[in-house]
Amino acid sequence: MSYQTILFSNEGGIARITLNRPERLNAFSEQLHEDLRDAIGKVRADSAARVLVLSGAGRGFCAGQDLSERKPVVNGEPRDLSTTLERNYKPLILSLRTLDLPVIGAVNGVAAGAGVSLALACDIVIAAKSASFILAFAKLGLVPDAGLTYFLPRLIGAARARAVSMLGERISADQAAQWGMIWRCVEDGDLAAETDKLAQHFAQAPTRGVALTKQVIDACFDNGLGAQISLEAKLQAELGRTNDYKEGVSAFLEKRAAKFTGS
Ligand code: T3D
Repeated sequence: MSYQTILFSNEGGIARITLNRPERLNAFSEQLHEDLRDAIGKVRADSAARVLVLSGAGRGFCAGQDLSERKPVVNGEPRDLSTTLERNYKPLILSLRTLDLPVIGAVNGVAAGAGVSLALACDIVIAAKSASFILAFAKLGLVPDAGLTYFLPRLIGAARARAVSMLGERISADQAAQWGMIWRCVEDGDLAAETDKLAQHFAQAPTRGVALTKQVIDACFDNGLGAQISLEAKLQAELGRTNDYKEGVSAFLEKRAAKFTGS
């Protein structure tokens, strides 16, 4: 299946989506949203997929909303910016957070505006040293959106989140890693290999266990301690019935490497 604005492949348990509008630093157009919706839907429906890798073609990761589709006045009326946030961005971000697979964000270049939201909606973010993150909303007189005000204070704390949101200054990949905003920053030349290593790892991991780990960590921000321990117990009950758990225990006792099937 080929798309106008993304590259998509799905083989050997590894699904890959590469935003492919390099001339606009992979900014979000209506078509890009449509293509992403379709491809992520396909990954969700494929029981053989065990990890999703998101990246960008060319020198950018994603420059946020395509501003050439944003004339501020439409038919004499100010544009209602809530429309696309509800119709496009909210389902996109939620589809990544609720996908029962690990999502790796390989940030190859600049991420700006909702491009930062897209990166932070991934489970594990690895960025090239030359990549950067810009909360460009400040320069347009907007609030950070597409989930950024949810992710950012949780990742880097309210003080830093306030400053970077209000100033819109460029955050280097190194700084983002030091702040805990992303998992790792690697040399530019190592990004593809490091991303592949991670993807290969997850393609052979106990996929259900990884999916429920994603769920339980997300839930901790809304739960009290008791509720969180009960949720862990509930999810553990489910995982105790998986083939991968049986295999993990057998492999340990037999002193051999486990062969997980994702079942
Ligand atoms: O509207 C709604 O639905 C609400 C939702 C809003 C969500 C948002 O994301 S709002 C924020 C939108 N994004 C931005 O404001 C970022 C705009 N871009 C930039 O500030 C800069 O391009 C960067 C800092 C990201 C990179 O700068 P630089 O110097 O490396 O590259 P450049 O020369 O500015 O960009 C290269 C080309 O990409 C250029 O086109 P050209 O001149 O070569 O034909 C530039 O216009 C284009 N481009 C970059 N970002 C966008 C874009 N075109 C359209 N929309 C963009 N967002």
